[in-house]
Amino acid sequence: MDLHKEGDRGSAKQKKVKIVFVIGGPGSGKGTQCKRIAQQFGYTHLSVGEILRQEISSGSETGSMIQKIMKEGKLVPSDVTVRLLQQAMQGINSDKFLIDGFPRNEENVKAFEDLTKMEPEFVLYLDCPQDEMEKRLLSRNEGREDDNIETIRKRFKVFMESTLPTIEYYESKGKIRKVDAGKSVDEVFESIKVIFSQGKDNKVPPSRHKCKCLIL
Ligand code: UP5
Ligand code: MG
Repeated sequence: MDLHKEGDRGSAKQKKVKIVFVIGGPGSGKGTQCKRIAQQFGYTHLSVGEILRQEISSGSETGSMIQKIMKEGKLVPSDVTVRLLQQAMQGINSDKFLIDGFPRNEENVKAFEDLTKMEPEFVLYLDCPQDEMEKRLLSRNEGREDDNIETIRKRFKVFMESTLPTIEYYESKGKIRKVDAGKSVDEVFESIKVIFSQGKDNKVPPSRHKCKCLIL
């Protein structure tokens, strides 16, 4: 799959590559729900946060730049994020991508559209109260460097200031599918299932209910 060619607009349709973005505040349950969606509806799950953390683990110079930004709860420059995301997508032969935690701001949207010439089919928005997200992150205990109260509050601020306008942008294009993510994992997934069951080519026969998650 070449997501880079000039004059390739519309290639998503020709090649039938479908993209769904999943956005929501820190701790809203993006990763948790994406795993389930990938399994049930046959999507390839790519977490952009995980892709960035893998770059940190690689020990590259870009990785150390990303690490500093993440520690501050800020956003990595779009050219870096979109390049890494595009590389990850190009390395996988899939026609359905679930992109978790992206885009975060309008610059991300533009960079993605400019580079890949693709647009999402729709954007799943996990809407969760901040106190609930804070509680979840503080009890996650996975050793993430940004899961301390100081960085968590900065991440919330960035979400409000940068990501909410992106949600409004997609809302204006009729692409937002919002669910109440403050409920239990099962209840949230029930609402999500309704959304993903609406597109007829989202339904996969039981034999194909195999998780294609790259990032777990
Ligand atoms: N949990 C989940 N659902 C629950 C439920 N319904 N009820 C009770 N508990 C629930 O869930 C968080 C915790 O809550 C888990 O313990 C889970 O069991 C529980 P999770 O599914 O992990 O939530 P998620 O929304 O994925 O939270 P995450 O912390 O991953 O979200 P962030 O958006 O903060 O993190 P991400 O990894 O996407 O990004 C990290 C950083 O990378 C950003 O801050 C930024 O610096 C950088 N970044 C960019 O710069 N650009 C990008 O495009 C992407 C990331
Ligand atoms: Mg996550």
